[in-house]
Amino acid sequence: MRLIRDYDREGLIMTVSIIIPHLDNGTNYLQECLDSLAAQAFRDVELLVEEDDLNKPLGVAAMRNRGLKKASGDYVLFIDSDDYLGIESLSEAVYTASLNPGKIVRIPMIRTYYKYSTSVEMDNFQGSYAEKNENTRNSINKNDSCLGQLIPRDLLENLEFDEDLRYYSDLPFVAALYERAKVTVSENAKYYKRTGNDQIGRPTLSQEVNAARFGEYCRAFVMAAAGVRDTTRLSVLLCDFLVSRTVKGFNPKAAGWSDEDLISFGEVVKKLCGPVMKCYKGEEHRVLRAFYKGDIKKVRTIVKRHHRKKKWGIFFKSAHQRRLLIYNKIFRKMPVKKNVVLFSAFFGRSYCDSCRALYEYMSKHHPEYKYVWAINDKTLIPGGPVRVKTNSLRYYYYLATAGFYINNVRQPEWFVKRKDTILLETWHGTPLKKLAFDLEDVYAAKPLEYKKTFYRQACEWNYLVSDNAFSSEAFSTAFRYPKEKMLEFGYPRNDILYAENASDIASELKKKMGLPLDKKIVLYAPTWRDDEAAGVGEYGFTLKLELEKLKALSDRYHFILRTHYLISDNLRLSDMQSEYVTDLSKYGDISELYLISDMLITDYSSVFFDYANLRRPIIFYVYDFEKYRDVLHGFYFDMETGCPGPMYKTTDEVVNALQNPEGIIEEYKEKYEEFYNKFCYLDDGKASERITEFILSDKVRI
Ligand code: C2G
Repeated sequence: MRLIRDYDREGLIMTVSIIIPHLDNGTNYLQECLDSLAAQAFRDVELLVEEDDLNKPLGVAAMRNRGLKKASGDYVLFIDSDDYLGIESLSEAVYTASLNPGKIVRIPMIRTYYKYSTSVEMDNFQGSYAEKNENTRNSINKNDSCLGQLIPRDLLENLEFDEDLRYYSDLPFVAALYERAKVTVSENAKYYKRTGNDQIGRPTLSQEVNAARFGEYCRAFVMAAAGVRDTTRLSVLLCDFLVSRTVKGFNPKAAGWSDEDLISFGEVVKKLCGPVMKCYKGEEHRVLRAFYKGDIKKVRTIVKRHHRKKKWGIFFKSAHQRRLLIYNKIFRKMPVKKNVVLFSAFFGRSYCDSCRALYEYMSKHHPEYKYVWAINDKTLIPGGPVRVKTNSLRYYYYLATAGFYINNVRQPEWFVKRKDTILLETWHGTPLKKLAFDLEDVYAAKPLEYKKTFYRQACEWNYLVSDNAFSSEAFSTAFRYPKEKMLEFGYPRNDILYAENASDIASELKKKMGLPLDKKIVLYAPTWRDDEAAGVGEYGFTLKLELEKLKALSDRYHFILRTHYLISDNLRLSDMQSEYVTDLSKYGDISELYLISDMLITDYSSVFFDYANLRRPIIFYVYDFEKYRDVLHGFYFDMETGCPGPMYKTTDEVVNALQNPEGIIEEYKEKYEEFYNKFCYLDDGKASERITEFILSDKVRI
């Protein structure tokens, strides 16, 4: 990309007033926006951050008007405080402006879910999506937005935002503006428009739920139309909007459109859209015609028919939809069976974790209950519970009718908890990495829906298990979950680590797994990486620990490789490596691997909180520490000062440390003790008992 310093600065003598309306919502967004501006080489800028009153906000239109009154630059640029500019985008836009005097210069808009450093440094990061077509058209862009346009200030004379419009004040403003000059595009510049990922805690203006907004949209259109000579572009914009909100995927019923809203839209369509409606065909045309005629009943009938057709289309295409229909229409209407306990761990992947520990205690001490396991593999489960696969109709049946549902991850999105079902969420680890609502950036497949869905699901949990006070604190903000409903009783999955016959169990397991009995076992259990997605809910894993270097230690150690359950990659070990490394990634319960190992190597995985119960050495192999902490996740505690073992970035350092494990023990004695007291103090081998007796007691059903 060309930089401003490469241009002839003589040709660029101009100043830009940047207007940023801001309402402090406790985020760091404004700072990021300013950081992006501070990084621009172009400096002839007048910065106007207009702070709205938190207690009595006047709105974005008023703040922009306030900025406009003060602006003295040759050009005006509106940026929202949660957005930012790409590297050298201002220089680029200014350069384009210098070549096109008198024109408005549009900076192409990239939609992003991510913060400045992520979007800009990891250019084209998945999830940032350019507004296709809209950037190059000399028309009101898709958002009808004033953002990211370098506007010659003299074009703005006698033009201001209507402060009575809360959501759509841009529309009449931009329509009138485009009457005054042509638009050109600065191809190399980038305006990053952030899509908020927290519709529950911090909805953006466009995510705010307000029944009045549709009426306002209509009003804004009428106002916009009054200010232009040719209304064609506005008409197309409105028709596109209505089509997309009725017969293109979106269900207006779900959005709560009232008859009054539909009538208002009808009136605007009649006023503006007659000539452009012929460009729409089939169902799209029919629905627009119904609007035009003010036949609201017909609009609703077309939409209903459309969505019914779509639903049946899906129904015939997908077995899940067929099961779902039976789940909703039949199973959920059957009585809840209070003596049935359904277990599921890691989406039915294996028989493990706290669900396993709870099941083993419960089935032994409460044989009067009927036990069901949702499990997809063939692991033998003691006690012979009913087994169901997660893609079977029986799974849907038990989810709808079990009196207790015990799960260690989020329940399926389509699951609807019934009043008489007790849903016990055990979760799966003391959190080091930030979770859910505490995540600034969300890398899930659906970042827009992630927090909203998470919140709905967490609201369904009757109880949430927590291993320590530290976890409870984190869960209360991460899941927006009340501490009163947490069972801060320790982790059932760690009971086995305190078993009286733990060393016998370990020897038995080692023999069963064919591991050498004369060597120390080192478990390498890293977590997954958000930026190595391999499909929905699946991740790849690049093994950075250089196995061949571990060979030097093979007369003393045998290594177990254990990747996270979300990793779908099968790591291939060479014949030579297999002599000193065993891949147990598909082994059921990691707690048993803790038990048989003498030392742990991990990174940011919660495994070290559990492993510390054993008081055995832990090494942290954190080759991507800064990226993981600062870009991908963020942590709840400071690893650099709080870890109970050394942190290394190279295999050589790991190998070196393994040569002298006693040194690690000695060096980290105090830190380990501190760590143990903070995170492991509740684990004593009896968590399953405490939780079971609580859950099965009468008080949970009051
Ligand atoms: N796990 C495993 N093997 C690994 C890593 C993890 O079996 N190599 C299991 C452990 O039981 C661990 C759990 O999966 O405690 C969660 O794994 P994390 O690596 O901590 O990552 P994540 O699934 O993102 O969960 O509060 C905890 C967080 O939710 C983290």
